[in-house]
Amino acid sequence: MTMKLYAHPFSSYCQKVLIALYENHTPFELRMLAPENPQAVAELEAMWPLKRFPVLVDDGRMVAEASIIIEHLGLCHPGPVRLIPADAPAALEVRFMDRFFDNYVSSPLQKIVFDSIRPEEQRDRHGVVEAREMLETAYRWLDQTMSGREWAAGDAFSLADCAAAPALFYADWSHPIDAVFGNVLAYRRRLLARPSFARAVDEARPYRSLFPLGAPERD
Ligand SMILES: N[C@@H](CCC(=O)N[C@@H](CS)C(=O)NCC(=O)O)C(=O)O
Repeated sequence: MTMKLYAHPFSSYCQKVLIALYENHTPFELRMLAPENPQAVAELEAMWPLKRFPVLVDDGRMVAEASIIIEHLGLCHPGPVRLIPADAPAALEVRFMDRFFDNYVSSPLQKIVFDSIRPEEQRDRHGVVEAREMLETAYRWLDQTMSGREWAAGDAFSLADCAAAPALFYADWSHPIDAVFGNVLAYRRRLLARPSFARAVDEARPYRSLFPLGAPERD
């Protein structure tokens, strides 16, 4: 039975999983989450009351959370590109970097973006300042960490790069990465050149007008 991915191409966490699927050319059916497709939205809500996406359905089993979906793909649908190394200490570094990108890049990024679509009187100015500070700290730490590394956890493309690609893509749109963080900017360029992420970026292009802060004329 074909796996179903409940997702939207412009969503960063959905792109994280799409990269993993594209890396191994894993077949799946996209259940597009959009107002024009209320049936898919209702199916998602019935399966996962938290309503966060992406969600994968594999042989009737619901798998939520982007990192867990990618772990599931590695276990149940392995391909030539192994996104979590077999070596346990190497896998720990991959999982650590994956947590770094979700917690310290994607989370503050979401704070900034979601705050911008709130009504003016419900905005959280202090929270947004904190989110911007967190991004600056994350960029600084990542710049040192990426010195001499090609991919987030070393020489091999991994789960951590699936997390990093959309996180840094949209983070730079929302809180630009300063030129002093040359290693981060070079890593972001390498991610954009990776065919799996380039495909996800291209498929999301028609939705750029949805970006609440205004998408820049680049990337
Ligand atoms: N921890 C979740 C986060 C997923 C997430 O935040 N997805 C966003 C789309 S990028 C979402 O569901 N937004 C809808 C909402 O916040 O109501 C994961 O790793 O999959």
